[in-house]
Amino acid sequence: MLTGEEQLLYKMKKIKNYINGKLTPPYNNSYIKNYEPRSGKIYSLIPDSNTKDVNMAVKAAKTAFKTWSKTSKEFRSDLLIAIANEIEKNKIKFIKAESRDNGKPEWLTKKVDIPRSATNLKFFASAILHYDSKSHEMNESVINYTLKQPIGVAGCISPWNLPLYLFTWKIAPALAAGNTVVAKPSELTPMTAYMFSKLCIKVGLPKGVLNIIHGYGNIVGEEITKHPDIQVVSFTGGTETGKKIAKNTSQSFKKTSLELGGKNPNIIFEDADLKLALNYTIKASFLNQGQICLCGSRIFLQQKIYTKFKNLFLKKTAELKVGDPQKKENFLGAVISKSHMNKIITNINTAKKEGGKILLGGTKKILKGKLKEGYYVNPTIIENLDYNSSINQEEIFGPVVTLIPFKTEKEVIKYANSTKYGLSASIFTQDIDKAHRVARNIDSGIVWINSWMIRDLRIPFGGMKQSGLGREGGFKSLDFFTETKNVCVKLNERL
Ligand code: TXE
Repeated sequence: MLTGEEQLLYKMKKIKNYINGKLTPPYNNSYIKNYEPRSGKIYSLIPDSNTKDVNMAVKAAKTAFKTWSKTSKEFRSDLLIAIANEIEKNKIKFIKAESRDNGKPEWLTKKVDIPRSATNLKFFASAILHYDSKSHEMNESVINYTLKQPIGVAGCISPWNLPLYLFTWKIAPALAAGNTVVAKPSELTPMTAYMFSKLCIKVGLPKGVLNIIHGYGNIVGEEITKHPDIQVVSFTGGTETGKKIAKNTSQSFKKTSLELGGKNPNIIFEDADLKLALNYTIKASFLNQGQICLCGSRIFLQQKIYTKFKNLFLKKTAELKVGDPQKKENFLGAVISKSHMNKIITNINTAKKEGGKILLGGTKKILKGKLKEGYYVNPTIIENLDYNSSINQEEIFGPVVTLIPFKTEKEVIKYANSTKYGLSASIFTQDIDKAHRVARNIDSGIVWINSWMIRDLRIPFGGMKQSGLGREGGFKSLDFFTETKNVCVKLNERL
């Protein structure tokens, strides 16, 4: 006899893997429960795939590589554009699905996640057509030229905070460059990648070119990073997971790109345009429930404007609504999972123990009715913590920011650089010399002056220190997903 819950699960929508061009149930027929963060209820089932599924996917990708790597750039480009067009045609379904799976507001998936996913595909479909290589002439009789060749089977592992956005950010350059792919979306947000696999079938992507395996990171993810027939791995996720991946991929010297966590400084000088700084700071602190690796979670305020900015920031944050992601008026929806919500609250409690003063928020938000089990956290502002307290050193990845006063430029650079991370930074000042000076001295891969998260897809993207390894974006992504080969030609000098 099946229990009530088992019967319910039996009837539930089952997501499938995408292997060798077909939607395929997991080999062992085992599934993971997929929770809807908005309500805390299970709403679908995810394949709990294992080594056998990964092996089948890699085998298909290896076979497909033989022909896909020989196709013309134009052919690959056209297919990526065809998939992007299908996303756009089905955008309403994708917008709703991404919000439901992740808990983020629908207005955000409409504005950012889904349009960017289509843009990623179009961008790399175009980039590959413009990708060139150099030649080096030594003298009249010797010339070197560089080939940029596809590598083989690429492993692409993406996280849950920007699910389809980061999934496409990896697979698009990998495929455009002529590799085949075994991809693993996060087990917390599998839905839009599953929908994506259906679009690939619809547009006629040749079988085996892209394979999507759903399941746990420590099973499917590990297998991808260890598999002898996967030559290149691109990963975005937490720094601790990144360490494990680097260890695995180093065993067979797989080319590896890691985009990891951040604890980014948001520096506001006394001469800043405070209105502008305030608007960006609200977004940098709380957009996507603070679950973006680029969020500015440490807000450094120059002493003279500390109280003024604090009051403006508190007032504006208090006006932000937290609630049902399907309702337009809510700036914040649900965080990704119950355990992540509890982790955020534990961090806030640690902040209190360390002497932090909670100026706003600091608690879960319990909604009424059907959403009462959802994972909601109130935007939280904390002050009175030293720059090197654990809360100011570790990534929280939630709607939690700290305010830290500083006196001088030198002092704030020291504070900003004090963490093990180095992903991004924002600087607000109207003094152009100071802005450039500070930008040069901050240890981070990306610096925004008087702004936050303006993204040009051509720029190098990635972090210093423990925020990552390598850079992706534009031609850098194509460089990563290709092998560079130099061919040296000695010409016969006789006329
Ligand atoms: O991410 P994981 P988690 C940070 C954030 C968060 C913390 C942990 O601070 O609180 O990481 O989040 C797969 N081998 N970021 O645990 O585990 C996993 O299945 C191979 C920052 O949810 O890094 C998923 O597909 N793969 C961040 C992907 O890795 C493994 C985004 C990311 O999950 C694996 C997300 C393994 N051993 C979290 N273990 C950013 N930089 O944007 C897990 N995975």
